[in-house]
Amino acid sequence: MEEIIKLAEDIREMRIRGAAEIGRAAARGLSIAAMKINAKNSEEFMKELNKAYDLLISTRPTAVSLPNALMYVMHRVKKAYRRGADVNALREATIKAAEEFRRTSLEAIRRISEIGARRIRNGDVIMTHCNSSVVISILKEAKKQGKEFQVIVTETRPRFQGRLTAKALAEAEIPVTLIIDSAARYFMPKVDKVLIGADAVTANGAVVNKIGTSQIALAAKEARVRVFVGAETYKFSPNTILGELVEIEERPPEEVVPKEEMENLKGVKITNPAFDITPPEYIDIIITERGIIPPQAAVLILMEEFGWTIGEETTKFFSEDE
Ligand code: RUB
Repeated sequence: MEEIIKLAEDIREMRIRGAAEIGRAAARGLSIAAMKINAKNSEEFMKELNKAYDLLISTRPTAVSLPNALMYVMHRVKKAYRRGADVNALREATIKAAEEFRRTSLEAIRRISEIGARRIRNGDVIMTHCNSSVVISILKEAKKQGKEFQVIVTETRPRFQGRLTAKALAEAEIPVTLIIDSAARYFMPKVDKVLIGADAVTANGAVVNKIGTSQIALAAKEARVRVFVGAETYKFSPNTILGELVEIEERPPEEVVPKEEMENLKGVKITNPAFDITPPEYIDIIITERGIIPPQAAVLILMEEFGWTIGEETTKFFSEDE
């Protein structure tokens, strides 16, 4: 389990980060566990695999891609178990499902890039926040298509993921300007579109993304700038259809004020929520691999993709293709 503990630590400490990457890493974790499990029988295999699942699911609470990826794999393995599969067959089923999730994820991002790039026009000024692989992929695709545009990136305190985005765009030869988070409203009148990623999309079309996203969306609405979200359907939260809330991760205060400086701030409470919620009224469209939807249609994606009907769970997303 050492490798899984290390992987879980990498996710928790954000060496692996970004919702899509977290989901793929979690699926990979189950696959690694399956390869290493030394079980006498299938019951023991399932017990050990569940341990890896518990460890991985506890790493970060907000990105819904994490539980969705884990459940995607576990559902298929459990199905094989119920059919009486032996240890080797269970091992194979886990590895196969994890690889399938990885492919599904990469294909979804490729599709979103194609669809999203069509929305970018020559001369556009696009603002983004944090570091979304989906957003970068859309922008790179637009650049590939010969479109000329520029991007404003907020630095995204306290972890400065905006720098990663700025670096990736500069490397792709896309003109990019890095600004401090609090300058977002100052620059908004110059912006044509805001383009962001998502950690979770709720049944009512609210988008959970890096802290500060909702302020940017508010400034965009004021300036009549359109807000686009790029999100694969495995970031849609099935539990929110039943009224559950997406938990907002609280990160250590040391990310805001380094430990050595805390002494100068005696008596000061520091709180560090990592994500916020942008209500659907502040979002124009969500670009998914299945097409563009208004945020209000999120519930339809959940019902179709996850096979939900009111009062009944049919888990299409989690069921094996036969
Ligand atoms: C990353 C973040 C990203 C989304 C989408 O937060 O908020 O915008 O996860 O990313 P953190 P992607 O750095 O705390 O993980 O499009 O790559 O899934």
